[in-house]
Amino acid sequence: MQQQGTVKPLPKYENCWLTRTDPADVARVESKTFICSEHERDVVPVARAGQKSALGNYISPADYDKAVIDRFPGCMRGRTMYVIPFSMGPVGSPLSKIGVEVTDSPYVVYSMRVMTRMGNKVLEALRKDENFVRCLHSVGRTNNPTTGWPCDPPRTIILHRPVDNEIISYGSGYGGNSLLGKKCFALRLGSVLARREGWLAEHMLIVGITDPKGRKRYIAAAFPSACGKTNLAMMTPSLPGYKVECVGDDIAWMKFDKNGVLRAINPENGFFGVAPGTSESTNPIAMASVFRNTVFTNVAETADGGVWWEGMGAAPEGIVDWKGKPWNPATGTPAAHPNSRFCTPAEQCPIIDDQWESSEGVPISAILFGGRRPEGVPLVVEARDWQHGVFMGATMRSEATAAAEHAGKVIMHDPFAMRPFFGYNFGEYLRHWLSMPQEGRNMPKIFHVNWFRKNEQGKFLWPGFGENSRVLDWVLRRCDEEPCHQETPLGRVPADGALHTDGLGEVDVKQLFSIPKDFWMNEADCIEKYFKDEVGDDLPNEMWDELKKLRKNIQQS
Ligand code: OXD
Ligand code: MN
Repeated sequence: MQQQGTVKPLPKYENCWLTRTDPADVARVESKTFICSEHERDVVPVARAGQKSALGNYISPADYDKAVIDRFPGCMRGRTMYVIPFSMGPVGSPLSKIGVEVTDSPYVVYSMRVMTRMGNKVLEALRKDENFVRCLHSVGRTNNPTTGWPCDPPRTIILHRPVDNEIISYGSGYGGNSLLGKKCFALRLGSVLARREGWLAEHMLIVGITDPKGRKRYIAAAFPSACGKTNLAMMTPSLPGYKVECVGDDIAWMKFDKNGVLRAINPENGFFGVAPGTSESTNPIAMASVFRNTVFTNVAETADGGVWWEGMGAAPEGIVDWKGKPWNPATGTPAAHPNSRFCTPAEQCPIIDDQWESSEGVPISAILFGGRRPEGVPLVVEARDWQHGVFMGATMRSEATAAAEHAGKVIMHDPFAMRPFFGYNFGEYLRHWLSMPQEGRNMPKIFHVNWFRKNEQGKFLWPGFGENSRVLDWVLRRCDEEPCHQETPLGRVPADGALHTDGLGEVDVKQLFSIPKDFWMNEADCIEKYFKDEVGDDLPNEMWDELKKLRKNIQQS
């Protein structure tokens, strides 16, 4: 790769490398990502039949075959083809699954080696279980051999055919478009497999939290891309006596065991984290993890052979930007691409949990949903019951991020943080979640959190990061059924004085938990419109019931 110009060494660190992609290949391409099935309704809710849906792009079997035939013959000519047997999850765990990715990108091979378990061990496991997900990837026939980053952006396409356990990706070499174990397998196909087999494949981090009494619990949390999942997964708690350990920062596969306990594994083997915003103050643990054995992509380079990105701290002189040009801060353009990444082995994380590779998975006590909501949404709300929690997941919204191709700071619906990752009809997905409570099962409590509320001056009301341990403390006390809550129209929030705020300094708790009536009437209208426009008759009635309850509660408040 070095000889081909794809990577260059970063001599400041131990075995670290820098890659610059083609500037047209920098993020997931949701508009070019499709799911194929016999019937459109398998993929897209009925309200969107024949139209573009925000909840999944459908492609017919004929168009799928045509897309492949139009692109693949001869597309790898002149390059080396690699075959990657890989396992999502610890090799041999009953919760793990195997895939084989064929690719013509050595960058993909390297990254898959970090992000998955790969190689002979997996081939051995495959001998015992012939089921595997077939993944085909090519960077495409490139007309631009001068860059070290071949790709074919105008013809990029990411295809999934769940009935055949098949993923085919053409034209992009970056991130979720090409490391097919991650979003394509672990989430899109994973969600289909999970529904078929009765488990959950979710866009969630997993953390272990030990409280001052020495009791350890695990929490899974779904936030949209670039909303701080990696920061929460590696949090340094500010509350004395608490310890946080990381199991995973992006994806959770969860299944109830025979004792009715929800068990989760992180199917990944590394962190493909967003670099900008990561610093000694926001995520010291990530900073302690990433400067060894890491490939950085699209970050800026420093004169002494190191890396820099926005939010890391003061910019040294002589920075070269992510496009390889000397950076002039006066121009206002970022030095690192907003979706620039580090790709680092998980085992390097100093707080990796000792159970992170446990084959039965870790027991989950609570599930958090959240997003970036600058207005109106309280710091934390506990769902009244599982169905209400499913409604919280279904109605999640968040400011758009740089992880995909959206522009601007619009508030987007992102149910379960899965909007770009559903492998099947969202209405059916909700039914699957609603079917989880069963005799003998110990249901985790569900919460909605929002670290991102701002005051009228545009300043964050909550300091976030390590201080989020105060919210986790309340969550765990609620898991113990401690009566430290009060009812509100939205669900349960901490009783007055129950959230530990001592030592926090000036924080306007009243405003953090306020529930503005006009805002919430409008929110209910937005949810109704979203449900009607995007889901229609496929929406389970339980969700309409919850919306009715929300409206009534707000009206009466
Ligand atoms: C990711 C994403 O890369 O969610 O994790 O986009
Ligand atoms: Mn993600």
